Amino acid sequence: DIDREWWKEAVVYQVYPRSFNDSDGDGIGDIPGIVEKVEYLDDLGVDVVWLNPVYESPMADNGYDIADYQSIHPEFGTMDDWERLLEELHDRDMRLIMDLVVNHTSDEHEWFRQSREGDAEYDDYYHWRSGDHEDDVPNNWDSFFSDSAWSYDDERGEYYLHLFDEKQPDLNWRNEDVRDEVFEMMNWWLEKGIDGFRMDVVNLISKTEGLPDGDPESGLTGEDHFVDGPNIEQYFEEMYDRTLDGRDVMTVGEMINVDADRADEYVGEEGFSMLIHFEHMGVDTGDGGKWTLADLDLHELKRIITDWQETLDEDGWNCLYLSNHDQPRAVSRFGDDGEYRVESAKMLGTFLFTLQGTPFVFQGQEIGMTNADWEREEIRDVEAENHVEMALDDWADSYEDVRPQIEARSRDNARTPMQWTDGENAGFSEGDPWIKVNERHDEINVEAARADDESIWHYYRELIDLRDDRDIFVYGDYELLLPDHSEVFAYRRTLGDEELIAVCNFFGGEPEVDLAEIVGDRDADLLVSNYDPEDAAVDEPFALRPYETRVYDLS
Ligand code: TEU
Repeated sequence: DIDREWWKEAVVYQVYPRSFNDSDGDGIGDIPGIVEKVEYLDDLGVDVVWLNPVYESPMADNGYDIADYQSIHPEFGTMDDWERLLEELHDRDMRLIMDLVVNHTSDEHEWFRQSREGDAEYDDYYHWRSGDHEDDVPNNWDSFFSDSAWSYDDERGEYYLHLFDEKQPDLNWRNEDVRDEVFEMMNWWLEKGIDGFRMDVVNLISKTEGLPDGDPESGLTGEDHFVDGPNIEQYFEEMYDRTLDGRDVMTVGEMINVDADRADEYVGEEGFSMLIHFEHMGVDTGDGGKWTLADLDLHELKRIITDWQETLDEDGWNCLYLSNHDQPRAVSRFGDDGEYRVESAKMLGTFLFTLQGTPFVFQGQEIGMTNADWEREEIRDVEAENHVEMALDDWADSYEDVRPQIEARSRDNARTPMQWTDGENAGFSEGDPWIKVNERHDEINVEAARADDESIWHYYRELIDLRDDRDIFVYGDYELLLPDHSEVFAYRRTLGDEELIAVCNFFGGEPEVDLAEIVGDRDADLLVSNYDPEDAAVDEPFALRPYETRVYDLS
């Protein structure tokens, strides 16, 4: 009685096109460059490609500021190139999901241009409010990327709302015409044959009527009025009825501040396939959010993962990720990118692939790419740049005070070019890359990884194969084991008579683990490990090596 879906069994690979492969030497990755690497993706064994935005855009936020939803930005190629990509993927039984960014557009979108001019038809497409002068903002809402969520537009003589950068004005979803336009555009893409959408910050689209002040004590002021806003369910239902109903597609909602209980309402039949949430991205931050650095709290990670695994077990489904284009590199953040880079990257991979849900691999994760060093002038990301500017205004004497935050947390860490070879520009481009190449490409690159049987790359391949072969990896129930262990994350998966036990040492010590009672007198075969199994017996307590992981098969 397994409730099968292709997107539950799939492994998703996220391509950040700007940094993946540059075919024409302009220093910017492009769609023909992705086409050249489709074979590579097939070799790795992934099933779905999630493509970050490739639409016409002034690139204030690398394409999350869309100027035309039904076009391809010339830097990335043409619509013909895009169609070729879809065809090449489909020919190999891979699928393609596109990024849908409909909380906001670019301020260079035709709708905003018309709206700013006060054109009657577009007057109400965005959130405009009057105000006399620059300091008199309409309410106290914060932006994710800057101070106030309001900017003054000289042309219209009014303020407009932007929850992200000032070049990303928020669409007014109360306006039915806006919804019509969005649904029409979605259908246009679906009819081209795509296999689904990843929906950017989709639980922000509904705002409280009248846009009242938010609670100044909350994490981001105003969130009580724009996260899961009053009409959100209605909008999602409409979206489903008018675009997704009857189509066999995968929908991944990226949602801010969503917890597992809330997610359970959004996911399932007539809902989203799964959600990208942020709870586990907070296990190494302090109260001040992403820029406050703290050690990994393993108990908190266990609590969050277990909550999501258990809550979505029946009717829901989990999206599993440890990195993406908005997060620093997982191995630098949750593992050890020095001495134990290979071991810890494999441990994190094992963790990702042995939970219940659909694993998402971000480009470069399969070779253990790491964070980089950042001089101020090397920063490319608007979020990081705004953070540095605000820090210099507020509390920092110089960039050196902010540097540790940028190096640990900047999104640019994820956006350095994919490392294909140890050659010039890591084989990414024959021109000058738009963002610096990580110095470590001489050691960390695809060519070297594929030539080494013991590499992270080959280990990922094996994990993908195992998951393809055995339902238990995909559908098995999850149960937390050794809940109080402070260094080891252990759990059990069960499906019918089959049982797996996974142990993951999240740190560089040699903690003792005792599975004797859990295993009893059953046979425990070591199925996966990132170390040579000197002695895999579990009848006695044993010590794990740094970042060691083991998956036992008790079936
Ligand atoms: O991200 C949403 C989001 O909340 C992030 O901005 C997050 O707060 C931040 O990246 C953490 O560092 C989505 C996209 O994934 C992101 O790339 C866009 O910048 C953002 O929406 C706006 O469209």
